Amino acid sequence: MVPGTTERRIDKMIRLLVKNATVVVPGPKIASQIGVTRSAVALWVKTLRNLGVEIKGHVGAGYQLVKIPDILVPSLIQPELGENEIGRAIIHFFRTDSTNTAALVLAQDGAEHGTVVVAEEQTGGRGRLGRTWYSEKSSGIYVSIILRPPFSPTAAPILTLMAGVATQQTLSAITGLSVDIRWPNDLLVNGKKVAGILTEMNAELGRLHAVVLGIGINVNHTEMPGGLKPTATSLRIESQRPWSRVQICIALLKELERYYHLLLEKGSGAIAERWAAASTYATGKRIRIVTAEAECLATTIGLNPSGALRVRYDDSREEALVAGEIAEVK
Ligand code: BT5
Repeated sequence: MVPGTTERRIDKMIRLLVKNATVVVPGPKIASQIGVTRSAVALWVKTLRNLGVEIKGHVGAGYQLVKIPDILVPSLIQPELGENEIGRAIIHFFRTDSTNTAALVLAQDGAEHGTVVVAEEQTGGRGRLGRTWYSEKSSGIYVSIILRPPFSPTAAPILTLMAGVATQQTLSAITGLSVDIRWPNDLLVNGKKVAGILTEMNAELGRLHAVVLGIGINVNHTEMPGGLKPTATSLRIESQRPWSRVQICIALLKELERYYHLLLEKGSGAIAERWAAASTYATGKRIRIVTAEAECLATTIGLNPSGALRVRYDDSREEALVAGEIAEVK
């Protein structure tokens, strides 16, 4: 077992409670079925309640789920994924520093393609370039997917765009909100960031061993913390209702599987095409390009098949950006 991961037996207990959702399950029955003491059961019930799982305790009779919990444990996700490779192994944490860090370690140790790492809370959620990702407990989805694509490391950026399209499709299909993608890795609703993607890899001498796609989605936050308020939002804030993280996570993993196969079968051009159709940033957008040295203004003029963003500067010079940061100029 990976240190800190959720006890398989807690997951088993959740499955047992979900299966018997309408009845009171006696504590001793839970204890004997999952092979732990009654006091361990009582402790785990406490842990789950802390995460917002509503479990009624009936004195002398046992425990009963008030409703199906919205926590991202394998037993609630895996059965929905069929034969998919992505999600065949799911590693769950109640709390970890960063699911990307955990996934990179697992990948280094040989975790198979499609392994998913997910957490209810991150204490050191990471963005790009050493930035942080605010990862409130039980409100967001913090997930990392290990892929072992047959590409060279230079082809890896298309995977960020692939994750962007899969996330955009998932969020707009489930919530009905209009979700935009800002090149290369931000998902926006009404101009504010609702999700971000951090792609990291494990490569040497031109060989790609593994890619970790880290996706953070703000789902049920009722408000964003002070500093992020002007630029960040959640699905709940935008739609005025809560959403099932489990349902979103399942749909996201399915979309990732679908787009990964599209990429393998049709190449990066097919992903770039889908991306361009899903983003208002692909063509005709006035943007500011921010680099370490300077900031300059340009207009977007499409995406290369590799996923590079083509821009035309105000002096008519054209360039294809492969990485970096852009902002809309209004
Ligand atoms: C990203 O970086 O957008 C990538 C975020 C990836 C997070 C996932 S969660 C699962 C996995 N495990 C990890 O540790 N990370 C991944 P970047 O483009 O650098 O944006 C970071 C910036 O977005 C910060 O500097 C803040 O300004 C802002 N930000 C931080 N937390 C945010 C949040 N929850 N929602 C919206 N904006 C946020």
